[in-house]
Amino acid sequence: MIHKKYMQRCLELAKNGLGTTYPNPMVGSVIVFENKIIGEGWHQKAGEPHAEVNAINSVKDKAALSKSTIYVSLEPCSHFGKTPPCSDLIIQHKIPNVVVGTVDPNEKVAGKGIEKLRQSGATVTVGMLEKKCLELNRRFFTFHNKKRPFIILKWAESADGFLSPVSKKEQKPVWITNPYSRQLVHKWRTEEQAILVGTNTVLVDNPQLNSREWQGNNPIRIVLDRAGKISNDYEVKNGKQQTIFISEKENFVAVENCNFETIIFDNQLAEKMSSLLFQKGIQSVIIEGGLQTLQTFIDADLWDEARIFKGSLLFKQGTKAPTLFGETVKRTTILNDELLMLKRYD
Ligand code: AOF
Ligand code: ZN
Repeated sequence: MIHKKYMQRCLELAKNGLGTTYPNPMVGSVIVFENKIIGEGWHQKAGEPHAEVNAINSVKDKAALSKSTIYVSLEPCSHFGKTPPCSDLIIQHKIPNVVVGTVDPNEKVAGKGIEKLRQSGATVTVGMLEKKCLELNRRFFTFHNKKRPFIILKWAESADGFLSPVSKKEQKPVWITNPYSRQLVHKWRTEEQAILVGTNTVLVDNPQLNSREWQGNNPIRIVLDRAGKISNDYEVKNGKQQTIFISEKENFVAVENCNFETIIFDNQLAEKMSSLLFQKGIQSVIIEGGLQTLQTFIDADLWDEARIFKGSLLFKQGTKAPTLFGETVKRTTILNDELLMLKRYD
């Protein structure tokens, strides 16, 4: 008997890996014997055991495995990567029933795990809670299927829709959101593999682009610096985090933890950036400004989600925030800030 609730449990377990599994997906697994969960596991970190391995290891009575069903939110792998194939382990333990959330898009697997299991005589059911499984690993699926990172746009605007009370030229740092919203942004930074900003944001705000207000990984910093204007005095060059500078210039001085990439900044910038990040194995990026950078990706229609804070202040004039064609999936408040989460319209 197949129960959706067990796959839902796999999804909940998988979510424990949010932000720590890159470049691997989040995966959860449960093992059910006589209608009871006898083992559970999730993938915690690339290089460490996969979900199925942790679930099998957690089972005390290994003899029960040959009469059990294993649920896993992603197809068990078939390849030798940093770890051996999970499908082999399932076969080795003679688990007769396998319920899979969705096929693994990684071309090293892509159906071969399911095939191997079926050939061994196991009954494999594919597609349970599939939409939820795809949504959970939207970053991983976008990366493998679209050959680009999952792109999140983030900005804060005044109640009347301005990013700043002054024009682009005379900018200085202004805080639109409250400290709780700012802390949430730091949490988000732990969830994405990279964070991207344009030159102006660095020159005006001198941001650190880390996750200091939340426990978790710091994202890789990606900084657009077309003309090489960002000197070594800026925080983005503090060497405390892996940072990639994208420029048209090649004469950069070596700085600890910094890499430099050269591209020509033309009207294909967003497309070029997304393929460069793909080549670097970056599965997700949160773009935190400024206007020009956000607009570049919006104009190229290269974004997947947007997270927009609306503060309570009225600026009446200044730099207008971008307009997006998206579907609001969540609208909430954080004290007196409003938070809008959008999905790209498609
Ligand atoms: C699974 N269960 O929990 C995960 C899977 O380098 P490796 O050995 O860690 O393999 C990484 C690939 O394995 C990853 O790209 C994805 O295709 C699959 N991830 N598979 O059976 C898991 N995390
Ligand atoms: Zn595996």
